[in-house]
Amino acid sequence: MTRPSVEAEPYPFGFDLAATALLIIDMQRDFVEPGGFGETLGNDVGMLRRVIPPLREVLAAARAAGMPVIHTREGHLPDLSDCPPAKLNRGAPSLRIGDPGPKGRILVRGEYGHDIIDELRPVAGETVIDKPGKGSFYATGLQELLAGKGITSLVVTGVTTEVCVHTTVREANDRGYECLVLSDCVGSYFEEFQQAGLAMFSAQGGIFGWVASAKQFLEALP
Ligand code: TIU
Repeated sequence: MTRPSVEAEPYPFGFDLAATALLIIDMQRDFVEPGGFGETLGNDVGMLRRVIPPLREVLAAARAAGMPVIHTREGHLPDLSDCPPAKLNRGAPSLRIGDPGPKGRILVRGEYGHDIIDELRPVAGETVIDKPGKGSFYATGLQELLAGKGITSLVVTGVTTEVCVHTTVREANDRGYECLVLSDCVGSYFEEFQQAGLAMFSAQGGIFGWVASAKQFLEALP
């Protein structure tokens, strides 16, 4: 059994390589590229694009190490039957979920903007989980998939730190998974949320898990 240890906050993160998956949350054009849903919410997508280079390195290393890779996408069925009215009607964006946008219908499965950016495109054998909510476990088969693969630890990356990443890590904790969040591979549209969101994971002795940089994780891989 290969058991690497990553220098992390609040203390080193040891993990069984055969029981650990890389989770890449919602690196979709709608969130990360100009003209997508994230930008219509008034956000600067440049804040999220910073994660692409380190995340590409981590993805390449995980593939080389034989780690399972799981990508998620937030989005809805074309008839929006899986989108609660509370989500559909929330806020005052210039475009709403399901509306036609520059990259296809906003956050609708099968549309160009809903898909994962080219830089992090899944390859054959990797899992893509479509999720209707912020958390990766809600209304998806993720827990069963992880159980089937014997996965007990997750290396968590993607966007946005305080929204889908936090919700997923909290869901994972309550289900007994150990989570290492890579600080420069998760991104927020808001610098203060990025800093606070990262601090919240590892506070109180690792209340939700561990935090390390991509470099610290890469250095630990065999
Ligand atoms: N993936 C994810 O975080 N979905 C969001 O809507 N995030 C925002 O920060 N808006």
